[in-house]
Amino acid sequence: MPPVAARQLWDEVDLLIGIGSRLEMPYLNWANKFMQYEQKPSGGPKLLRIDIDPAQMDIFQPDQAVVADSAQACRLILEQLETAAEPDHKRLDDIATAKAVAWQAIQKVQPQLSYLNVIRQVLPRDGIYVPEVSQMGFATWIGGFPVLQPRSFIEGGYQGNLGYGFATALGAKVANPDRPVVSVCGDGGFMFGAQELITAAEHNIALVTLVFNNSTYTNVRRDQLLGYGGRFSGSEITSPDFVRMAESCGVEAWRVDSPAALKPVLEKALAADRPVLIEVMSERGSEASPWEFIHMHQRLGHSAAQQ
Ligand SMILES: Cc1ncc(C[n+]2csc(CCOP(=O)(O)OP(=O)(O)O)c2C)c(N)n1
Repeated sequence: MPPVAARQLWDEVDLLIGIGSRLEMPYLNWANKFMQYEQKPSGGPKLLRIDIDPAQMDIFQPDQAVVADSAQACRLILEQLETAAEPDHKRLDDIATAKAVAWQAIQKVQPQLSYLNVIRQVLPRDGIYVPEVSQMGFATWIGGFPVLQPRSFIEGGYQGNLGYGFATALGAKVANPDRPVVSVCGDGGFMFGAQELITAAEHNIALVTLVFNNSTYTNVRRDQLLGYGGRFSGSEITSPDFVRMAESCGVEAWRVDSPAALKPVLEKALAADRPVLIEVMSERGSEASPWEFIHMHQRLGHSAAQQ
């Protein structure tokens, strides 16, 4: 379930099962106090963690630790559940409602959600989507990009390291030459590994790369705006002309400046059997902040006073 939808139901959860997860979203971003490592979480539902790494159970202690291959452990749990209980139709309805409410609410994170909606429309179900930490990446975290089948979504996760996305997406395409692969980066992050354009050209790696160019490290600039009175330092960057840069490396490139313009260009890029870069232009500071959907101390529509 996407995290914003899951947050709607969190207060009624009796047992949380964490599968190969550090559970950062519920305990770091939803709880009113920060996650304490090397202890049991205080309050909240009972916690069962499944992880192949025993050290994880000391780092964040569950009520019940299951050190196991997650596929095996999940299969056993499912077998028990199938015989133990009738499906709870009321609960299934609540889940469907929470998903619909969350999906509607996050649409205000624009223009990122409109761009994600275009990518989702154009990329086939088995296409692999590789976002990097950026405004588009954060919009993905909050559930803005429905993942339709296993092994079709790769991202930096907890590490959130800039420079990871483009190189990783190249590897994903080499490993899956028959599946479309789309890499999405901000201009700042893309520049950490931009030289790999030459690798893409040399080996004809038919990856489609979207670079969102707003000449900004946006979340750093936003922090400086909101927390430091707009005293910007190092967050407003000078980016190259990515079309000319890609072309100089032997990679075909196009430029767009709206979600509507992206659609036909992305279709054309995915049909081309060669590396393509699409530069997406946007104004500095024009992206809506996604943070209210990440640090969700309350459900949607609930103020702190109602808690
Ligand atoms: C190696 C590394 N350095 C710094 C950061 C902190 N950081 C996270 S997002 C970000 C800004 C990213 O800017 P850009 O790639 O241009 O994307 P935008 O947010 O503007 O869409 C920074 C500096 C990080 N995650 N990884």
